[in-house]
Amino acid sequence: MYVIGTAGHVDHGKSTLVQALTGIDPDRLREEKERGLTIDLGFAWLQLPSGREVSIVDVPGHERFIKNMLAGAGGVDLALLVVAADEGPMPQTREHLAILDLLDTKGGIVVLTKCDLVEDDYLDLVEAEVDDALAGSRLAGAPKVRTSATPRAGLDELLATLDRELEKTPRKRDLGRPRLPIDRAFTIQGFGVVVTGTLVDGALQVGQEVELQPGRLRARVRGLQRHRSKVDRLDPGTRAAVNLSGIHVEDVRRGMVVATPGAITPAHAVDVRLRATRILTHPLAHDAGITFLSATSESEGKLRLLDRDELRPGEECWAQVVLQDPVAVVAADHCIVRTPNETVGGGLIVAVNPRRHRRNHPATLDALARLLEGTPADRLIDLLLSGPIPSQDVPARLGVEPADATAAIAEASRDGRIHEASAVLYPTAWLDAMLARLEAVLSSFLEANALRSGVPREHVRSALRLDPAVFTTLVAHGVARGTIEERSAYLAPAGYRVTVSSAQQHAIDGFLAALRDGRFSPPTEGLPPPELLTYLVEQGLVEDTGAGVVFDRQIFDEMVQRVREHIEANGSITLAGVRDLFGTSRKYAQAFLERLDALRITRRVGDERVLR
Ligand SMILES: Nc1nc2c(ncn2[C@@H]2O[C@H](COP(=O)(O)OP(=O)(O)OP(=O)(O)O)[C@@H](O)[C@H]2O)c(=O)[nH]1
Ligand SMILES: [Mg+2]
Repeated sequence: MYVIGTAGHVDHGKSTLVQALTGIDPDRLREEKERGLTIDLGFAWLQLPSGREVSIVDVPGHERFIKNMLAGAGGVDLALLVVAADEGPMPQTREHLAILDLLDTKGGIVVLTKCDLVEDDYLDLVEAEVDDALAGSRLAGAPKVRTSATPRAGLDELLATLDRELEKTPRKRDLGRPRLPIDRAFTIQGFGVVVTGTLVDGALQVGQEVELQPGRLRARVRGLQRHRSKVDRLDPGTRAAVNLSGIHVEDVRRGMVVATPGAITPAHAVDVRLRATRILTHPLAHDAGITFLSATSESEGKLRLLDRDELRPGEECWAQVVLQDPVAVVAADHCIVRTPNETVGGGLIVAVNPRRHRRNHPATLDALARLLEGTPADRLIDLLLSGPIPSQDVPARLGVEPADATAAIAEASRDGRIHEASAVLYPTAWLDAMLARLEAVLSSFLEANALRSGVPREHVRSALRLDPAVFTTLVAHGVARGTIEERSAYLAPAGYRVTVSSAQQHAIDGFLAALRDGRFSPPTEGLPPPELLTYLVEQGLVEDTGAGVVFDRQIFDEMVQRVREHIEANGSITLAGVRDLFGTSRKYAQAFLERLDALRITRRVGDERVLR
């Protein structure tokens, strides 16, 4: 599906041409009909001779409504640059042409209208004038079709030319990230809120939850229409009307973007490869106040020129636009920069919400150049400089199709610069830096807790403030690097061993001997201090029931074995049964059995214990 847009000076016959081609009057406002002047965008559609269906966006030519023109020009694949034969190229012919260039509109056809008003040899002169205007623009060499709407002439040729040119137009990309920049929002009795716009970058489906940005409004897609017919799903590149539930029309305005929740972060600043128009009247100075427009959104802003003090007609530069109001744009979107009187330039957004850059700073300019010209793999590395991202976000973040994203990931993984785990991409340098911090957490914990042979994983994870999946990947990275070890629920520096003083060793030996002497009724007085006891547990020398009773490890294992055998032979065992089996007191039997329950060896059923 393609979107065709009109362009050209006021009164040159754009709307009349759309009506002649489609039978649909694109001027829908009463004021437009009364004044014979297009004020806001109009929409129509058409089936071409090839059977191809296309949407048409009709824009106003009047200088005063240039912002409405810009809102419509955003999603256009192919432009019909309309020039009235009796007037030839006029100021907005040139301004619209410059805009199409700045927006990188993929194709175009020059349509000479009102040819009925002039003689044929005059038409040749007009065409020569048009050629001059087109020189150096993307539309230079574009096909020209001579038409008139009244009487109808040249329209069939125009349709055939449209088919031919669309054949050459690149198909719409699908990044799996639908975006619908809203150009109109209204209510329909009985349906609620409807928004319209050109859907790009992904499909929309009825029932889907969406988010409107800026503003983070949640809504659900209640219905979809394409060219007035109901559909369940819309593919990118389509003019769409979306019926939304869960939202009030007064909260919705042109410039908001319908997207999947979380997909878009509104921009407060953008880095831009900015090109000045060739028809720019005054050079553009650093720090100039400007209006920034992209798709249907608009904000006032300040233009910081990063590599020069002023930008002259036709020049290109790096710039950072600091926006007054947030706009929902993403990298690789096009934008236009205006002053109150003219379209001064525009270009490609290369980064959204970047840092405030130093001016004339070579490293910054290099990084910006890589964003623009680097291979997808290079740009992926740059993207990952700020930390891990989910693999599935790569197509949208790089603005490339999923297959190209996969290739970029493979290329960057091959030389070890990135690392993919559980569908998340990690820059290896980031993992190494994080691993150094993890090692520091281990060292400081083990310094403060001299008898601990490791650090609880959870302690390390919360010290690093990492989410569990990232933490697991980091630990695996450290183990693979050979700098840390996993010891069940503990982490330790590789090869770490506790050092015990001779006095501590003496106390340990005495305590263990007393436990062995006490067998099934070990002493409960004079237990070692908690850190020493934890050490003995970690070393596997004792079993601490947690109820003030500590058993020697081997004795505890023997008791477990005998209880198992008893239950296997008799079906169950009671507290008294345990007491008698080991010739001990009720206190020990209870502490032991509760430990068995906690270890999930036994389970309590009434007064009996059975095996789990
Ligand atoms: N004779 C003649 N008149 C035409 C032709 N096409 C348009 N017109 C007339 O030119 C005038 C302007 O036409 P529109 O279609 O409104 O022009 P527009 O480019 O849409 O104007 P804006 O949207 O305001 O920029 C109208 O009075 C039309 O009837 C044509 O082929 N021949
Ligand atoms: Mg019009």
